[in-house]
Amino acid sequence: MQKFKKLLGASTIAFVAAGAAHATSIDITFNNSNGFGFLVTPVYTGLHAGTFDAFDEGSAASAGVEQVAELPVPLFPPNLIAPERLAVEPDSQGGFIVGPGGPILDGESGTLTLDVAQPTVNRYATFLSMFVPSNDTFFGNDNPLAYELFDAAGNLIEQTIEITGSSIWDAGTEVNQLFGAAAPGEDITLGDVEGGVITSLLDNDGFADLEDLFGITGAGTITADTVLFTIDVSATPAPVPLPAGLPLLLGALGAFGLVKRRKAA
Ligand SMILES: [Ca+2]
Ligand SMILES: [Ca+2]
Ligand SMILES: [Ca+2]
Repeated sequence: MQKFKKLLGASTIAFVAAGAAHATSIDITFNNSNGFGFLVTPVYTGLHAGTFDAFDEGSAASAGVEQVAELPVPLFPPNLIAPERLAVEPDSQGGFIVGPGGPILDGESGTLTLDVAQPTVNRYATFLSMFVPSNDTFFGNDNPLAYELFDAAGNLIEQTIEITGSSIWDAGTEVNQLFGAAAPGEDITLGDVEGGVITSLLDNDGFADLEDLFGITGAGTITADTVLFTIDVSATPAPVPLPAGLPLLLGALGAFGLVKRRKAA
């Protein structure tokens, strides 16, 4: 029994220490569960102080947002969106949530682990990714304050974010058609310039158009409330092996105690 007590004490201390050391390491997990067959390119994720506003409905897309909306964006520069973020907020952070094979297919998930250097400053998240198949459809948050991941004291706000039909946009940069679309048999790098502004895909039956153009059955039924994706924000789990072994050890001790009590009864 003495041996068990020693083990338990050591594990508990290690668990507490590991928890403190990982206070600002967070896991951002994107779950593609739309059920229609839409996939997304690796999800650009910016953590910022709230002044990096990636886009505005009714305005022309920036070069960075156009790139996100039309192409699988390079994970590292020369992608255009990261420099746009850094130009506004030099101390902000970013990364990409990548699926098992790069893009995140319907039914797949991907996780980005970020060590957040300044959680009292970079409290908000912006997500951007191409919505496929399409020419220039993307999902993202127009409001830079939409997703608060840390409170003012820098405490992580663990949460599950729901991405609905109201977060899907037409970038207004490429004409919606088969030619040049991100679709089987088409060259994604081609396309015709649209020269428009960013509009909600809920306007002008945009989802129904995707259904017609690309044969995405049922897409026309998507509304502002239809949940297409979820994003889980949580503290990065403490490393194996000690914390993972702790529940097993506690379970073993509990079983041991149970046996003992039965003997005494
Ligand atoms: Ca905006
Ligand atoms: Ca378009
Ligand atoms: Ca194209």
